[in-house]
Amino acid sequence: MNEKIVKGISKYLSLVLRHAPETIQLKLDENGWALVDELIEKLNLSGQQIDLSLLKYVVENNDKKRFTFNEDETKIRANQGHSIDIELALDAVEPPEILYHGTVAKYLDNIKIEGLQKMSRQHVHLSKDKETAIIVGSRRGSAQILSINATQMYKDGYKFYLSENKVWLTDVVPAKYIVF
Ligand code: HQG
Repeated sequence: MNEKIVKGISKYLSLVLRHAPETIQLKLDENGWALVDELIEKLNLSGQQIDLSLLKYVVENNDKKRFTFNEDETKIRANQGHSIDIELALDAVEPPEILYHGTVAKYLDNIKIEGLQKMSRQHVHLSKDKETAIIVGSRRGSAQILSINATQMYKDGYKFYLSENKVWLTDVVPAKYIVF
């Protein structure tokens, strides 16, 4: 399988399943699911060449397991990272004591005041290991790693969710829980 093609399809899937389904006139339900048959049909109409076996290959081999099929494989959705307003309907769970967030220096002054905000996405994204946070932060430059007192937040009533692909999600991280 040509990895460049697979990566290109994965990026396009992120676009239509997280941010802009209307690009290919795709409908997502309120939980972010698309019908697999409709997705394949509309991807092909938009000029992508993809069939069910290639879609399955992309989902299975995606480096971050960004997409999931439902049980009978008639539906597919992105596990996290949406900017469109969908409800992942995950159960709230107790987080590890410390979670990490990777960002860059130019955002720190703001984060010290406002805490971590969702910005254009549906949640603040956190990870249980520093390595992942370094990768996330490095997308924008030299990564700055913030440690989040997640247990304290949880005790104070903040909700945490763990996506299918093990990204920790929450609505906001007030600055007092962040170690800079
Ligand atoms: C920053 C990728 C100023 C925040 C990654 C980040 C992740 C603030 C940026 C996933 C702020 C938002 C999400 C505040 C937060 N003032 N800046 N108050 N609060 N920020 O992309 O966490 O490859 O929406 O630090 O790997 O970088 O797409 O969030 O720098 O898992 O699957 O505002 O996206 O995954 O950026 O990344 P993003 P993120 P995928």
